[in-house]
Amino acid sequence: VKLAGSNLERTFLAVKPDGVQRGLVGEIIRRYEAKGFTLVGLKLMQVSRELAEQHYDVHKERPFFSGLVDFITSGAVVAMVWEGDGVVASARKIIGATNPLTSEPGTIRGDYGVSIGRNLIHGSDAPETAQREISLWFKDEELVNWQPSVISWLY
Ligand code: FUP
Repeated sequence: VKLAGSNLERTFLAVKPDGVQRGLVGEIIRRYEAKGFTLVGLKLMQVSRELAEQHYDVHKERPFFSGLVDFITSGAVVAMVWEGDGVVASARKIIGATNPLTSEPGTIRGDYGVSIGRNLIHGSDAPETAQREISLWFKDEELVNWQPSVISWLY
């Protein structure tokens, strides 16, 4: 039996400006809460160009880079850190594939999106990326260390 806490990870998720504008913040948070992950960081932000460029640094040579930076800085973003067993990969599964047209129904992008450039939410793609993104977007004191008191036996 694999007990809760045996592969405790944190991941960075961000509801992009299209998700905020469409009123999907609550729905997105609901999915991760209902799944059983723990919210340990949350803030509504106007993203600076500098932060956007650092966040998407791996894509800086790609043709869509400047459009991506324009978009992520165009409106309010909800930045979050979620904690839980295997949360990095699981959160990506809940998000769905990059292109919402091919994301499976039941995923966030599959249920609510149609455009790759307006795909509602970002999620870290690996534990190392998650660590980099969490420290880029959050100060240590903005993260809250807490656990549901029943975590050792509630599934
Ligand atoms: P994902 O990890 O699923 O968010 O996707 P990527 O890291 O590959 O891409 C980051 C963002 O770049 C996507 F959310 C949308 C944007 N993008 C495009 O606009 N066009 C592309 O062809 C690929 C990505």
